[in-house]
Amino acid sequence: MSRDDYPTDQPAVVTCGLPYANGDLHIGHLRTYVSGDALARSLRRLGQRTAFVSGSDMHGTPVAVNAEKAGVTPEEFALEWHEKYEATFPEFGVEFDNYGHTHDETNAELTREFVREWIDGDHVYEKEIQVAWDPEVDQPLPDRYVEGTCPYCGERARGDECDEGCQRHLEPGEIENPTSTITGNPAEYRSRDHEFLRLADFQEYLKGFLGRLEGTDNARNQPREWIEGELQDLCITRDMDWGIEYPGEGKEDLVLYVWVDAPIEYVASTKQYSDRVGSDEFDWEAAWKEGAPGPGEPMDDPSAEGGEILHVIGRDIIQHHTVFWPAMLRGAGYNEPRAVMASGFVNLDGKAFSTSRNRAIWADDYLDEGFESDLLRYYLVTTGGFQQDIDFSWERFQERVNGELVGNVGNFVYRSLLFASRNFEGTPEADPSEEVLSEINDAMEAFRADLNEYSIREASQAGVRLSRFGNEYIQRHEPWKLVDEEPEEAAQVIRDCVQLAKAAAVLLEPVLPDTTERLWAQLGEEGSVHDVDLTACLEDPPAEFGEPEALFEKIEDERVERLNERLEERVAAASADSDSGDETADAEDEGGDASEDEGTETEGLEPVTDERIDFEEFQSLDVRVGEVLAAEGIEGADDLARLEVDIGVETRQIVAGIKRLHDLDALPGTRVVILANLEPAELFGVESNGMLLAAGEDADLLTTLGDSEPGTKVR
Ligand code: B3M
Ligand code: ZN
Repeated sequence: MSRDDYPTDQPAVVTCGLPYANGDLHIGHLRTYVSGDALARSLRRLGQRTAFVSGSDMHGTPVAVNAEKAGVTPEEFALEWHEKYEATFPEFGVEFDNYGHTHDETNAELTREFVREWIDGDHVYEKEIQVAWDPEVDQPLPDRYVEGTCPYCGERARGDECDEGCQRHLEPGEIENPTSTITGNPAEYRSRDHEFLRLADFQEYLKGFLGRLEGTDNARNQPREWIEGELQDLCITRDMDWGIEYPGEGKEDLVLYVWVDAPIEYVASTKQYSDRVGSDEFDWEAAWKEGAPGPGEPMDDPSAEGGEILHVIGRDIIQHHTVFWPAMLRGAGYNEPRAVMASGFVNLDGKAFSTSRNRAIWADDYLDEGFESDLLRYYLVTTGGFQQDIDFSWERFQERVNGELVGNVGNFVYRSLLFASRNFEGTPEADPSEEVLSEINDAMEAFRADLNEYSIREASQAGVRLSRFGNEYIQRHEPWKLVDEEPEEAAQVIRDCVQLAKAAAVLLEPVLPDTTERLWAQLGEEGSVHDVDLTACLEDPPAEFGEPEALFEKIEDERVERLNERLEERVAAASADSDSGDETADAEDEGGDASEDEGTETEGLEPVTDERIDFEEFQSLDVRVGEVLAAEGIEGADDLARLEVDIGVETRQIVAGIKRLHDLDALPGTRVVILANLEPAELFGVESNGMLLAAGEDADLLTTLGDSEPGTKVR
């Protein structure tokens, strides 16, 4: 059964995957949120009643592990990040109708209701299983407390997900060669009773569901192989304190697995929105429940009468959204998703982000740089297909901004409105030409069709193409030549251009909300461009408006150079600080969670490595006492300092990431400890010949207790 094109009569809910409240957001995360926001805005443009919701994912080991490192309770830790995200999203124009979190009462209550429905429907059973256990600290090791080998693809994996390999979900006990992330010890197993959702009950249903599912091809096709053969049941409980308590009798020591309450937040967040605006404005039950067969009712008759549920997620969580989640909804009598859109990741200069190496473009850094958020939105939405991994570099960013936004859209709008205001004090009196009206109609049609194909990128190009047409049109008619001799013809051309500018504003609003709002004001429009629908493309622009201002600013080469240098320096400082043995870091975190270490705050103690070295290997390290002769910051670098160090036999130049951590002027005369036979390296254009030894994230400098002379060997 195929569903009606958008806009439909049903309410729509657009959701974005919930960020784990456990670390800074970077532009890889933002790609999903900006796309979700653009999708919601686009649907509204079509006249679809739409709620756009998400929330912070507060539970589970991704939060607990990082909170432990930071030495605070998971609740405190997660709430702090939640507040940070709540403030950050609007800075990028991502305007949720409701942004909740999974630890609030609405979600806790709804989650318990879901579980009770599954229990009542006989979809839950208890089973004794072997769970990983750390004998040294005598505690269970759920999910991210354990690492090992993926049984499906052989890659290194976390306890519940093969994040570096096949992206599959792993059930407790499945991971091979498990080691504890607390002590580094090989894990042992202990028997525990746990609760399971019997996914086999939903196998036939899921096959039908995948046949109906809309969205991106990866989300529709990848799960097919996962539901072939016998579906493995989902363990829905964990041995942890942090989470929503399992609602069954006598099970108070178990909490629900984070992937149970996380997607339910989509519903809870919609409910909070309805409660706030009233159900006349948006009825969460009409969206999520109406028309769905109840939990006990036959499964072979899924209804399409309910709302339009659209999930925008990262490609690493397809299985959760196309297998587990529809089964969870089905088992509790809720509507199924209509579409799942799974986006690719963002790479930096061809390589995955590495938050542990500080090799990422952080949301805060972007804003601190003073760039308009719309520029990044445009880049993230229009670079590459939605499913593809895309690359970010400051050069490409500059290229897209200068070429398409400054050179095309900005240029067309500015010259049109300037000409109109100077010569006609606004929109000239004339009707738009047939040619231009048909061009606008085509653009509106393309926007509608692309959106129905779930291509936000293509839809956003409708406005870009229109302004390209406008530039050609103005060039072709040269109104500046007509204005004295043929004023009526000039008026016609400019009338057309103003209409094109207005239509471009309406069509580009989903991807460029701030800029189009400014353009709207420049056109002398009342109200907000956010509140109009697609038909406004064809409505008359105001008769009067003043001189415009440029919508976009060109990005100069020097700025790009500076940004690159700063990035390079940050990466260098991060690797100068780290022990450089962190080979797996790059692949660790390309995906959708912000779970990386957070500077000093979350720096935990690493277990002592199992790999012993022999005495000879130790002797091969030439470690010496040195005396700092001079120390100065490297110009343009935030963290790096250049030191001259006397090591007895010679004076060495060494670069260290201590510029902000130490008073450099006070360093000369200080005894330090140097690794003297490290390969020289160039850091930020300066040769570093040796390594200054220091402890921890604060780079506490190693020194000598007595007066050992510079050059003395350390053994
Ligand atoms: N919190 C983040 C991730 O795995 C996870 C998403 C939940 S969506 C319901 O990307
Ligand atoms: Zn795998």
